[in-house]
Amino acid sequence: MLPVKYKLEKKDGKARAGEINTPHGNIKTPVFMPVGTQATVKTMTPEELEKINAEIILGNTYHLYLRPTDEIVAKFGGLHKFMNWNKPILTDSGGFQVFSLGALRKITEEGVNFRSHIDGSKHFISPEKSISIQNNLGSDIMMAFDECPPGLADREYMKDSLERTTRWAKRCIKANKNPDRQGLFAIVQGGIYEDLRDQSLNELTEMDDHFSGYAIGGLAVGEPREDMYRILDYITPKLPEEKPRYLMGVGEPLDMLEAVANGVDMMDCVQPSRIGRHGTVFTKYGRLVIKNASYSEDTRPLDEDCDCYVCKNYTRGYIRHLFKTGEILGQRLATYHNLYFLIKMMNNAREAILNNNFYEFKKEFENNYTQGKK
Ligand code: PRF
Ligand code: ZN
Repeated sequence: MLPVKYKLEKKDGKARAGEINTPHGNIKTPVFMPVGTQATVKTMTPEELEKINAEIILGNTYHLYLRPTDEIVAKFGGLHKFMNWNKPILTDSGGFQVFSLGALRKITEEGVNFRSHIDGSKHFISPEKSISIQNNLGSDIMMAFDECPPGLADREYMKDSLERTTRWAKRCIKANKNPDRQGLFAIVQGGIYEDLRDQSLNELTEMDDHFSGYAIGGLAVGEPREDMYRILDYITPKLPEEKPRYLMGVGEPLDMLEAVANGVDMMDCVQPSRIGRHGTVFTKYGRLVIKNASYSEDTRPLDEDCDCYVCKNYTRGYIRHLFKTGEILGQRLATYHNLYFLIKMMNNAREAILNNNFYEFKKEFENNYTQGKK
């Protein structure tokens, strides 16, 4: 029996509302997953994450392997105990992070040789090593070790790469020491080529018995937005209906709703917390750069429509002041609001699917968001 299960509750067009069951609890979908790269969602305590209704967070194999090391995390009883988060955790396999190192890495059939971004020391991660690290971390959902080529890599490279990703996925299945406690997700690659996406999906679904879910990788990596939307529309409905579907690394509100419209259930992105720490926040009417002088005497909340702790208690003028003076609280408040905004948006999307009016909800959200009224 697979340790992670999915129950489809309702469809509205291609959009899906459902529930994922994991060893650390259930997740209502569609869901946004805050990223906690280094065993912390930057600036947020687990208690605050619960307050904003985060149901699952991400951890990163690459970063935790380097520091504090997965062996040390294992000594604390795994990542949940180490960071005091008792709800579900998904860990990315390290592939994507290692590939982002560019010149610092070399790919072979066996795995990837790379140098640490911290001290330049040499390391090697293979599918077996990635799974061993994720077994030590004890995440509920592990990602297969894949290769994510740049969005505009040529077709020939994409084909070689996705075939390697299939062979690596097979090795990941074999390497999993906790198949009954940690679910494994496959990652569909193939870039912007529809036939290559089909090939990747077909190869991976041959091992379907071993996968708890499927991710769409290799999007939002430099390809034009039309290509990303075309591939989402093309491949998402073909993923197995009875398993969760995860679009990796997409956290722009309009892209997220487009993904949900095509049947995606899970998404993550560092962007909302990253831009928050730099003073950019989401509002109903689009992004707002809080450092702008025009907000110095603005007594309104960040987003007049938001009912989060930050918007109920603080003004734009105050938060702008915190950013201008470099006060840490500014970063905390902006992160809190941005994560709340996306989690709430996904909950609203879910409600709309259950009520059969997702497409009207999406249209209205887009109209407001692109209007730019601040
Ligand atoms: N593979 C993995 N992690 C990822 C991606 C991928 O393709 C992406 C691409 N958007 C983000 N994170 N393993
Ligand atoms: Zn808010």
